[in-house]
Amino acid sequence: MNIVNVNLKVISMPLKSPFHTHLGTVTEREGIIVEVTDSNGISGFGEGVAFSTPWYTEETVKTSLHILSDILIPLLMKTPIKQPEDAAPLFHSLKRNHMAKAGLEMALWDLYAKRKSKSLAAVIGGTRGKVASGVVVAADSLITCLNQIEKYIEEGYQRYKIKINPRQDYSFLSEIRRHYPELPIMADANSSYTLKDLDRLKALDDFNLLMIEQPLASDDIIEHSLLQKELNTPICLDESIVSFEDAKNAIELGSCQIINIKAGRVGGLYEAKKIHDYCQAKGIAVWCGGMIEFGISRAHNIALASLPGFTIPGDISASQRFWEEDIITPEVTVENGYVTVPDSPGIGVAINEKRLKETTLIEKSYRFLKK
Ligand code: OSB
Ligand code: MG
Repeated sequence: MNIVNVNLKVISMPLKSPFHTHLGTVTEREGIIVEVTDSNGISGFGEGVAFSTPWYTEETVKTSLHILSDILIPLLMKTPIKQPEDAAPLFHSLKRNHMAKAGLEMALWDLYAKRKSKSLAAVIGGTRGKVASGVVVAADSLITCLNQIEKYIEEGYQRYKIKINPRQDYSFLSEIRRHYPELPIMADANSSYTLKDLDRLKALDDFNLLMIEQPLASDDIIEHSLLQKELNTPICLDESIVSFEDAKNAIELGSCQIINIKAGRVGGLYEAKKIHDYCQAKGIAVWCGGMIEFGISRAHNIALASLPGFTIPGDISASQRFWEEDIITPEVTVENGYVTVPDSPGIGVAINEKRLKETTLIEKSYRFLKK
């Protein structure tokens, strides 16, 4: 792929409003922007989506920066690759650190698509011109939750994901249902329950939820299979699925009926597509999860969600959902409940250089020596 340079930028941006889960609150989002440049001066972009602390997965911005700088970029320098499909097997020789791997791998996909003058969606096999847009409501009080839902309904979202936990579930959801009996809602528990809460979880069948996401432990597959037998509401797995093998096992065991695919969580687009293809063959519905990400990762998600198996609206919200000003132009917008899949080369958006510059904290460049 004739790579001559990799540039990393650690950026930081405040969220428009705090993002609450039972695991903690995010008010400021750090991320890593990965830019891979070839000998023709074409640049591909990816985003490392680890958080500042390991609340969602074990990775952090600092561990990602270390893995990228000291391990993955040197490996890529030593082992020239022909196409982005070669990156995943190369990185597979090193354990985990999926978000660091994905940040670099996805930049390679964008670069490859740009070199071919094709959209990233077309390169990975996307078939949709627009993707259905859903939004997350992560509020710590009922009133904020209801206000946010009202605002997002005006913006036209097709699916509403409500963060729940044992202290904010039955009465919370019943109030939402009282106001919005027909709204397409789902709940995301982020592992806040155990099998001891079986009765609490069964009670949620009352609310006609599209699904309940990750009710039990983040590393569990077995107990979710027991739980799914007891619930009418479909279980969707998020944290538990960090690889193709996890997806296979979960489907085999009946641990879920739906999978939330996040390229960052599974190590990149190659693995994400592999999970998608398998789920499609097995009749398991998938949707694209979000990571409170900036525009580059958002644009990658849009390409991923254009694959035919993404039949449920994902966490594909507008740039304005989280940010006053995003780092891409044009920003991601939602029209009549859909986001348009760009048909221009690569991820199909340009960098908002001014915004990127004013949010950059650290910058590092790695020049590849000619062999
Ligand atoms: O559990 O799906 C999750 C955000 C950050 C980390 C984990 C999760 C989330 C979300 C979606 O719920 C946020 C989004 O729309 O970006
Ligand atoms: Mg989730």
